[in-house]
Amino acid sequence: MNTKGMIAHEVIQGAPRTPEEWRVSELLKQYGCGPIGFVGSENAFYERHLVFDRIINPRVATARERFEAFSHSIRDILAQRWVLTRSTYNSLNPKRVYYLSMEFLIGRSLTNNIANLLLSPLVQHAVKEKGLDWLELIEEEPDAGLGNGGLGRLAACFLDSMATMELPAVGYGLRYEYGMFKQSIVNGWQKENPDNWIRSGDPWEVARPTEMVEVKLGCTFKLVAGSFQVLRGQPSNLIGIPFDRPVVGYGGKTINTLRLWAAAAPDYFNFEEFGAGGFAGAVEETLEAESLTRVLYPDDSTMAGQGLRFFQEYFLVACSLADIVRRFRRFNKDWDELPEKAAIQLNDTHPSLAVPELMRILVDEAHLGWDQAWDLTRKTLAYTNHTLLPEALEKWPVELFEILIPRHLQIIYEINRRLMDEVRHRFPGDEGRETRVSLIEDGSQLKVRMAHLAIVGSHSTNGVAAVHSKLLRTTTVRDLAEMYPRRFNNKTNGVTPRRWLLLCNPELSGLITNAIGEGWITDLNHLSRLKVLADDAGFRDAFLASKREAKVRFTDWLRSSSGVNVDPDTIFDCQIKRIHEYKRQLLNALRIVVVYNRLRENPNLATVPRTFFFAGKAAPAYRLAKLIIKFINNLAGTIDSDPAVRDKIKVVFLPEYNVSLAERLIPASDVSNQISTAGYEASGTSNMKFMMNGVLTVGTRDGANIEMAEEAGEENLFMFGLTVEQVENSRSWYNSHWHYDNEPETRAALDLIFSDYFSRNEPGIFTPIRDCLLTNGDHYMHLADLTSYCQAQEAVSALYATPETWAAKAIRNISSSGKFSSDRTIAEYAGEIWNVQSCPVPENG
Ligand code: 26Q
Repeated sequence: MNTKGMIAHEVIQGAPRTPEEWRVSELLKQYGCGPIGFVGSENAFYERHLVFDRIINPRVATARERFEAFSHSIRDILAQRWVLTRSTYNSLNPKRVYYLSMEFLIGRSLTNNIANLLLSPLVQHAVKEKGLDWLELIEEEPDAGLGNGGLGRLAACFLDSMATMELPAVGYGLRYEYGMFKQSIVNGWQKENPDNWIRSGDPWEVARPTEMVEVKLGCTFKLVAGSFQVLRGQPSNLIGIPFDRPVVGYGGKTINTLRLWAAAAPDYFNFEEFGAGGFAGAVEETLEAESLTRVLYPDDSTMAGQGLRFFQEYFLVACSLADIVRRFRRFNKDWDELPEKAAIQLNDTHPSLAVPELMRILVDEAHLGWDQAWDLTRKTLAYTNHTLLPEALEKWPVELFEILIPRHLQIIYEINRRLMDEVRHRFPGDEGRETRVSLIEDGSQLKVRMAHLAIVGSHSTNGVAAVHSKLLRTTTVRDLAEMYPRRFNNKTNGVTPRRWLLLCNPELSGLITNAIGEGWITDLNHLSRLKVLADDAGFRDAFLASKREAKVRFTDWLRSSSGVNVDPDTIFDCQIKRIHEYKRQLLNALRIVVVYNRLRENPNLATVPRTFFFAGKAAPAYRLAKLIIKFINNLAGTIDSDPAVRDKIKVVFLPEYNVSLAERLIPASDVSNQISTAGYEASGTSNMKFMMNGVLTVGTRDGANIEMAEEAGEENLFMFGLTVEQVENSRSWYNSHWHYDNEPETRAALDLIFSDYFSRNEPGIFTPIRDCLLTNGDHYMHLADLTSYCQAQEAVSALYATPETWAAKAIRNISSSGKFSSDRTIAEYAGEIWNVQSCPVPENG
């Protein structure tokens, strides 16, 4: 039976009258929707959700109600394609990709879904017809901040690419009620506020209680005075309830699913206790269970050694694998087919308990022998590493395993016993190697090395940029790479050009489409056709005009939303990312102090005016990162109140960095700062977003910057600073004091800071910065790179003075950014790791 269009025909009435309405209704037919209610009928698209779902008069609906109703009407349009995608996969039974991630930083969905469904003409029409305030409406959608930063946003870009490329994929994550905290700035300091993003409900999610799964634990959790207590040796059960979100591929043909798990008590109510009059007790148990997936850990750089995080990781793995295995069993008989039907990608080690969990299922539940189970497990799983920082590598105490998942610990010990046998066999007499390779770290406390577990228990380990993959192999896990060299590979990150160019930068994307057509949207290599236009004066001027428009749009938004005034005719110089010592926001701040000193000394110095934007969150427990925020804000305040310089330089710290802020700021930027100490930033992804938006990079030879320079040619970027090799080779003798003693500008900048010039009313607060840079050896080598950084930035100013040459470089960057589409990255994962093919959903189901 053809059910397409049925629902739409029932609820959407009114015939199109104008040619514009006809165009829109033709478009809707592609989604199986009948003619839309163009007349102001209460049954029409959008209004019906206000009247029938919310029982309110459309004329008095609040902005939030209008946002919800509009989102529901977009959901109506995609609903049947979503159903059809699922049923197509079920009937064709292709190999599926399962992307397991503790984070999906998806941001807003409404505008993204409209764009990917090609519904912009419909929406423009409806907005006009109904007299809606569109900007106000879309502002009502909270950012789904279910991630810390790069790793979570990468997962979201990958979902977009997989759906666009018609790959049968499911994302699995957790439905945190509180995502990344909201950041406000009080007296220059970061303040964290909880972000209960889901409180008013979310129009995109669909609860699927019938597909819940059971998770067995070796202990019981109790909430006592707001914190968790564990009752050891008392096994308990929990329920995972899936909440599905649509992932719309560009063109709307494939609608994949992001499935997020919420924890609940086994029976929604404990009826026994309820019957005995213990209402409070019955509800309490539910509350305890739900608390387990309540909050995202806001730390991306150190192992927050919290038991609850360990539990969350197990909960994600247990729910997702139960779901994957259930689906596999529904459509397949033979366990040996598992690797032909499922590719499970582990986004960092966070879901690496999948190794013992899959072994447990295959051995204990499917009753396979160890060797067969091990073979299937390794062939099914693959692991992506995102960091080389030793303090960020996950290691969990053996004791936590004993308490929560004792069976998994037995399995890990058995994997390790066999691994140690293999080491002894292949490297006889090399005892040091055994200790280095072991899954168990022996110290004051026994710990499981999660990266080793993931590498040993999977068939692929990849880094996220060429230099990172190489360092991973040759330093971080060298011994394992020597044992299993063929498992190691590189998959350079990418970002989705739909959100990060088409949607966020209408000025530039319109210009590009005019010049080379729409093909770039799904094949970013088309951008190379712009290369010749770098030499076309007309195109250069059009580029500069589009940049200026984007800057004005940002400036207007900033003024109206926060009262901050910035001048669009200054260089917009940005560093937006998590605050971390290795990312070196401090290096950026130091060069601003150098520039400030120059201007103080020579008020008539010819300078190109600049606005320095910073944005980013510090982990709540990371004291130095929070002090760096305070320093940037004090620097901003001092400059603002200094009449000698304030027309030439301005520092702005934008609070609450999130996906939506990045979407506003990146198109408006001129300069992108990617200045990590070489060897520390695995890849970076905002560097790529800036590049495709015609922003020039000032960067170190680190992460994906290296590949960006390869693509565009070094002469089109501003590369500076020590290389990975130089950082490594100078570690033993590096002395930051040398720079203080021998470089007058470095010394003057530091002296100014430590004289409390920027902290007159708070003397001494920046002492930890002095300790970091001078007393404690400047681990991230800020002072080593300061001079060459300043020189690179001087070259930027010189270039900006000749807009034509600037524009030519920017256009060459855009035209060379094709490699950094996540479509390319996903094509590589699909071909080289997953061995999956696309599974197109038929036009007429
Ligand atoms: C681990 C244990 C306990 C609590 C938290 C964590 C945790 C959470 C998040 C550890 C790390 C993260 C996030 C890491 C991250 O975002 N890494 C970035 O990944 C990007 C995508 O590959 C890269 O581009 C960046 O270079 C990398 O820093």
